[in-house]
Amino acid sequence: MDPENLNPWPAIRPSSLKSRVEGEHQPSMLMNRKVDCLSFSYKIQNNMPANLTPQYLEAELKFKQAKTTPEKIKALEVMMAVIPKHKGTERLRGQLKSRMAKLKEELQKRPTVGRAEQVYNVKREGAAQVVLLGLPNSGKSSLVSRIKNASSEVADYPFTTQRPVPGMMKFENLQIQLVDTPPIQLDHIEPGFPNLIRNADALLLLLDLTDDPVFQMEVLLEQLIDMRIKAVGKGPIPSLETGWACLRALVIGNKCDTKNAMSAYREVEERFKGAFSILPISAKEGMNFDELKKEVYQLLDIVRVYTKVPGKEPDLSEPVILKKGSTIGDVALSVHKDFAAKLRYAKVWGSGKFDGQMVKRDYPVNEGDVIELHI
Ligand SMILES: Nc1nc2c(ncn2[C@@H]2O[C@H](COP(=O)(O)OP(=O)(O)O)[C@@H](O)[C@H]2O)c(=O)[nH]1
Ligand SMILES: [Mg+2]
Repeated sequence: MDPENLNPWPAIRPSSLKSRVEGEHQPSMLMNRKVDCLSFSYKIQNNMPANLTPQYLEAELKFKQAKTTPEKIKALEVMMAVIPKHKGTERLRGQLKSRMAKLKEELQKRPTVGRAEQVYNVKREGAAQVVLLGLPNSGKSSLVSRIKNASSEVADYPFTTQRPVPGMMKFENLQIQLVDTPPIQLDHIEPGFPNLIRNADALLLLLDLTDDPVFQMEVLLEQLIDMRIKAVGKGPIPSLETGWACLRALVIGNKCDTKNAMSAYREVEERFKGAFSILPISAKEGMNFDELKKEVYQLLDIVRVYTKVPGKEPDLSEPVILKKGSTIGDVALSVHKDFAAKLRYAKVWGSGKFDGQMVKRDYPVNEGDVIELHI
């Protein structure tokens, strides 16, 4: 008999999959795992083509090889993130979900804080809140833990992140809050996740350069659209229909320390550089962190100005943070509302025609200006 006829899932072995799968794993391993894998039993039950992708099959293999519960969760997260979303996979997606629920139960009791949404409330701290988004294993937890403490080592094993975890990133005289998040999954959005994102000042879209980053980027954008969130890299923020949110986003290619990462990076650039700023980093090695911090700051569209009282030097360690385009009136308001009401004029050092220039309330301030308010 033709051995091909014995293949229970011909629909999921297109030539592109074949080359990828055979490049990275022994075909025999894949053959062996057909017997009891989720997708196979699913196919038998439904007889509908699932058209599972190479990414899915790889994750499934990892799932089957996983020994510990966190490893299993991690692999299952990837499966749930990349499983094609259509009628043919509906039941399988249900199975994955319930398996995930069981594993999470095993790992730890649900947090006692209350509803899932509450777990997703992250108290804002510092000059701005930036939320990190990525598929499982892109390196979100590694980046936050490494950047908040330059000397910390990144663990070689994956963390399973089940709720947002904030960490502070220092940039010059500012502290910016980075929020590590549970992975984005194609099939499931935790309640509270959309709000967490909407409330952020900007997003970092983290891609793993060792694993088809263009595909990951597509998944991220698609999931954001599902949450009615538009990520905007370059150019003006468009006005959107009600119910939609628009957020600045920077794309980061992580793991640039690995072999072939830069060619994957160039693919991302080719595809997305028109729309987004893109930056290669290594969370593990701490590579390009200075550049990353600068880019994050630029993404925030803010300016720092410093106030002083007449006859004294300004405190340059205490910036007043304002949206770009703010005026002297806004500076006064940030000090005190009475100040804003009573303001007569200000003196500006830095951006004016000459130091100590007298300006009115509607004068637009620039990055680094020193301002003396007069009431
Ligand atoms: N080579 C390399 N590995 C990394 C880097 N960042 C993270 N990893 C590894 O990738 C895996 C997943 O990292 P993790 O931070 O848990 O990803 P998360 O799921 O996005 O939070 C771990 O095994 C990390 O050690 C990096 O820059 N380079
Ligand atoms: Mg994590």
